Amino acid sequence: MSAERAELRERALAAISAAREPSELARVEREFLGKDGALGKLLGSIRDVPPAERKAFGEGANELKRALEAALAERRAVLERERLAAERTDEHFDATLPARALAHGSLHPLTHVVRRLEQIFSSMGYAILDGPEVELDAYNFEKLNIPHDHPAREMHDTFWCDREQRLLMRTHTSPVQIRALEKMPPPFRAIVPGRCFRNETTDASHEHTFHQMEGLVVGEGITVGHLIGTMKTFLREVFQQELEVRLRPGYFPFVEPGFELDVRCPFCAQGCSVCKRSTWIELCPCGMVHPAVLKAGGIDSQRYTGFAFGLGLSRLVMLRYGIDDIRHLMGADVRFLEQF
Ligand code: FA5
Repeated sequence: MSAERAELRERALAAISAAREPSELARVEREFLGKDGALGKLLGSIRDVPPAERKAFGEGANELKRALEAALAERRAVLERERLAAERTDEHFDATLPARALAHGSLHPLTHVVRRLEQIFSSMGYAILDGPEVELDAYNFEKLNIPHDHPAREMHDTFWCDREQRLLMRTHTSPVQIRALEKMPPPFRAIVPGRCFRNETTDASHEHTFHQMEGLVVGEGITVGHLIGTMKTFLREVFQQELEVRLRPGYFPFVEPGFELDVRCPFCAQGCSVCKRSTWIELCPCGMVHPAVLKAGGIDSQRYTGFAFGLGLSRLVMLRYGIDDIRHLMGADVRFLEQF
C-alpha cells in the first residue's frame, strides 16, 4: 500500500510542477484531490487493508493530502508571480514615467484680495466685523436714513425673505454700520467685507450676488481729510504705487456730504479700456456719516463724527487681476479659478 501511495505522490508532484497555467493546475487538483480523484480512490481502498494497519494507512493518506495541497498552493503562487512579472514587462508599462501630480486647490481671487485688505486695514488699527446676510429692513434701510417710502430703495432691488417679518437678503454691507454703532463705543475703526444680494439682471459688471467692503471710522474731529488719507494709503498698498484720487458729489441717504471716489487709472497715462479712456476709475461711494445714522446707532452726533465707504470688492478684484466679466467670480469654472 505504501508503495502505491509513494507512486501517487510522485505522479501528483510531477503534474503539479509541470502545470504552466492556473487552469491546468486546477485540472491537476481535480485529478488528484477532487471528489473522484486518485487520492479519494486510495482512501476508498482502506476496506482492503487489514484492520490493524488501517490507522497507519489513514494517517499516511492524510499526510499525502496535506503535502499535495501545500505543493498546489506553492505552484499557484509561482504562476501568479510569473503572470505579474509578464504584465510588468508589457510594452504599455513604462516604469520610468513620473507619477501623476496631485491636484492642488487654490484660493479664490476674492479671498486673496480680502486677505490683503484685511492685512492693510488691521495694520491701520481697524477691527474686522461681520454681519448677518439675512437682514432686517430696519438695519438695511430704516436706520440708515432710508425710510419706507424713500426713492433710494428703488436702487436696491431687494430679495425679500419674508415681507411681513421685514426680512431680506442684505443689499449692501452698510447695515453693519448700525450694528457696529450699537455695540462699539467710539472712537473705533472697522471694516466689513461680505456678500450682498440684489435682484438685478446680470451683465459683465453686475451680479445678483457680489461682495462689498464697508469701512467705518467714528471719533471726535473726524473729517473728509481722514477719509481721503485712508483711501490713498490703502490704494498705495494694493497697487504698490502712489495714486491720485478725486471726490465727486454723490448721494446716499446715510452720508452727508456724500461722494463718489475715483482713482487715477493705475494701468495707463492716456486712457485705456479699463478706465474707458478717461484715466479715472470709479472706485467707491463714501462720505461723512449722517447725524441721523449716528443717532440711530445710539451715538451722540454733536460730539462724534465719522466717515464711511462702501467698496465694491468684486470690482476691485476685477481691476486687480484684469478680469473682464464679474460673472467669472461666482461661475465656479475650475479652469478660471486655477489661474490664481
Ligand atoms: C452702496 O451699496 C452703499 N452702501 C455704499 C456706501 C457705503 C456709500 C458707505 C456711502 C457710505 P452702491 O449701491 O453704489 O452703494 O454700491 C457700492 C458698490 O458696490 C458699487 O460701487 C459697486 O462697485 C458695487 N455694486 C453694487 N451693485 C453691484 C452689483 N449688482 N454687482 C457687482 N457690484 C455691485
